[in-house]
Amino acid sequence: MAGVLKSSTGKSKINLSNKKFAIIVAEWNEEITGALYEGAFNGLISLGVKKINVIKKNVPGSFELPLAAKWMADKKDIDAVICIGCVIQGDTPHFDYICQAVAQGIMDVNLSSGKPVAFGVLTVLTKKQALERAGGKLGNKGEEAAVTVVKMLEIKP
Ligand code: RBF
Repeated sequence: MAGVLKSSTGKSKINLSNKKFAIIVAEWNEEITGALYEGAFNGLISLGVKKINVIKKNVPGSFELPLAAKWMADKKDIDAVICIGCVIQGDTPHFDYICQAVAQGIMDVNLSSGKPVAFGVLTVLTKKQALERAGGKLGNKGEEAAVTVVKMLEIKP
């Protein structure tokens, strides 16, 4: 797992048992996003988050992630949001528009909500590259997104 986040016990430095998380999962390329979701969910649990405190919401595609992230971040009881998606380059410029919009949209929700919103979105040229990052030889970027939001909660004033 990336990031030097865990204490020696393997749990977070803060008490996560009362923290609530939303994981938003895009249905496009669902073989990949399903694996990223598993990584994110299991990552949160291994850090000390309670299963009952993790909400999952599906959206059609990655383009829909920022709005759903805003809806979740606007909820008082949600502490952090993880966005999961996979955009694979096709034959048209759609890839660039979607990636740009999603990255900017998720950043906007971070800043407007003041809550951590992770960019767990693969932007890859091939399905092979996606598989390598969704539990393959390059790890699981969903799990890294879980580590990221917890790390941000740890430093939140
Ligand atoms: N959504 C993804 O999450 N990953 C993709 O690779 C992806 N490719 C798309 C390619 C085209 C040509 C179009 C029209 C949409 C694609 N979408 C993809 C869906 C997009 O995120 C969104 O759901 C739709 O554009 C509807 O707003």
